[in-house]
Amino acid sequence: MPENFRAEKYLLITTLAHIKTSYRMMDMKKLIIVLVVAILVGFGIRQYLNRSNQIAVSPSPTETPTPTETATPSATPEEANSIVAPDMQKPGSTVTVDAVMLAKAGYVVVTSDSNGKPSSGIGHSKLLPAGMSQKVTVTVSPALVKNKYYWAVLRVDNGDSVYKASDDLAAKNSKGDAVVVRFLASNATPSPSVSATPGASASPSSSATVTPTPSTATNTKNVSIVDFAFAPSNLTVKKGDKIVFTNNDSVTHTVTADGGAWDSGNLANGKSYTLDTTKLAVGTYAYHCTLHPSMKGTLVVQ
Ligand SMILES: [Cu+2]
Repeated sequence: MPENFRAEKYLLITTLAHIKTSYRMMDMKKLIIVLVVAILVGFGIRQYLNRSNQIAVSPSPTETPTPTETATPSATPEEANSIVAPDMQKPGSTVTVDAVMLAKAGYVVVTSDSNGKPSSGIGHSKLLPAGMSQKVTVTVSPALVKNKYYWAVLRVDNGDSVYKASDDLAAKNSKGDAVVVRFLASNATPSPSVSATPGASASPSSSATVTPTPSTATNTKNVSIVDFAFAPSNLTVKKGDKIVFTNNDSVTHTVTADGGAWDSGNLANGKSYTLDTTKLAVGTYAYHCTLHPSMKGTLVVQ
């Protein structure tokens, strides 16, 4: 009986000691976990703050940065990665990107749009050298469909000079975001072009060379109403320019100045409203759709 008791006592003591050490180990583990979580949360907040200034685009899963990449402050000239595409491109099988700046050789990839984010690729440029490239063309298949949104995305060549989506990952800017730009396929005239006949909207000649307009000339600009939005939603024109708003949505919209400077009235699908800025004072005009108050735009008359 006493021997039994002694054995039990011994067992109890060793068990307690064991619990104590394992408790300490648990403590260490907990501490490490808490530290890791704290670092991750801190990093997440920083990323979020950085991102909120940018287009809200989360990089696709293949582009998830590894911790080592993100930990090192960007010593590489990632700032050099940038892309400029016009707001609008004509429907068809060619996309022209105005300018591309690359830190390393890479590609412009055009993708379709899925819920406001880049989706599957439909074409890519030839290999572009590091540095600036202008008027980069991308042949796409299937062709751009009118009034649909698309994305131009920068990707970096992995060294084999052959484009492959799985190898050539997204180029990042200095904030670690994928370098992307969204555009609309539209027959509307892109801003830097000339339209001599006011009111005419359909198929302007698609010559690559655009004759510069004398600053005194009267231009016609086009705004497409599509997907419950004005495209472009921000437009700057010269006083005297005409703006043709065309409703490409199936539902009725209006184009109404917040301050009452103009009101298109109801525009059914396919209907246009021409605003002559001759009658407007120079300034900034906010406008909206009276039927859908979340649809907003800004017009600057200079
Ligand atoms: Cu509306």
